[in-house]
Amino acid sequence: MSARPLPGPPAARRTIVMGVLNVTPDSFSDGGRYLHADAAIARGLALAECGADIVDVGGESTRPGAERVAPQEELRRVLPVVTALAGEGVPVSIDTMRAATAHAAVAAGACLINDVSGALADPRMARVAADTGVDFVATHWRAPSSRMDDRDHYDDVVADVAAELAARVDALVRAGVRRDSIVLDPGLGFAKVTDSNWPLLSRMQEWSAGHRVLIGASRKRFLGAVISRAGNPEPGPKHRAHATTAVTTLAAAAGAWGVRVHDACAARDAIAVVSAWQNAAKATR
Ligand code: PMM
Repeated sequence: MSARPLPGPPAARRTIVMGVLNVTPDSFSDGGRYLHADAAIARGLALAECGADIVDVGGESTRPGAERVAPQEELRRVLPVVTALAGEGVPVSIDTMRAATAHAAVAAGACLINDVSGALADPRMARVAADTGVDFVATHWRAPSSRMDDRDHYDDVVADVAAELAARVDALVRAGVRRDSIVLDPGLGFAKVTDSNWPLLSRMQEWSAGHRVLIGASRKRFLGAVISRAGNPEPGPKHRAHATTAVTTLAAAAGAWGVRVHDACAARDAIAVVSAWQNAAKATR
């Protein structure tokens, strides 16, 4: 019997939706909800059903202050979930800073490696990205979560992030990664004070250097700060849903390749609105 073909990365006719699936006890928004494989698999299928083009499976929280999880535990959490979802035909990405986890997940069917450290945390990651040949998300990152809040100073946040991401691209390409397989992500909330995130969103073209862009704003602290500043109640991550959808809309309109979100249905609908708006604008030209 021939092996079932593994699902590939989604085609990008419009901004794609990456659904967040944290198989962790302590992620800032959904920690503990999908720690058991059955619950995680059901959640992954539900995300795909309501519009996620790819489901991003992670087994280690990267919330500010988080400590690293043991490699074996990370693998134990993610592997059955990646295997089951890929087996169901759902495109899956693996959210990990560890080369061994990325390698095992791709062997189990993941079609994209999402490394929030941009291959800085594990010196073997670039080689795994090159050898597997799958798409690779390189996120702007400066230090592990337990220390990232000490590294949030920038002379000029857009120029500094652009230079640091360009250095990651160079290192990846030197290791054999195809330039066009690299997606860049500004790392919203990673070593960034609230006001550092907005210029990175509004000036995407200045740091992306022609690469595809992934935006991970979903439910993050800087959205809570904006809601509070506007004088509205902000009781926590789940109440940042509307602000998240606003970022999705603006990011899609600005040409982002993908958005990484907890609420796939809202993102799918927002992106459909952007496409309808842009198609109508093209038709009248
Ligand atoms: N943020 C988180 C985890 N993984 N991956 C990418 N590419 N970009 C991000 O901004 C990002 C990420 C943080 O938290 P969550 O998984 O709890 O949303």
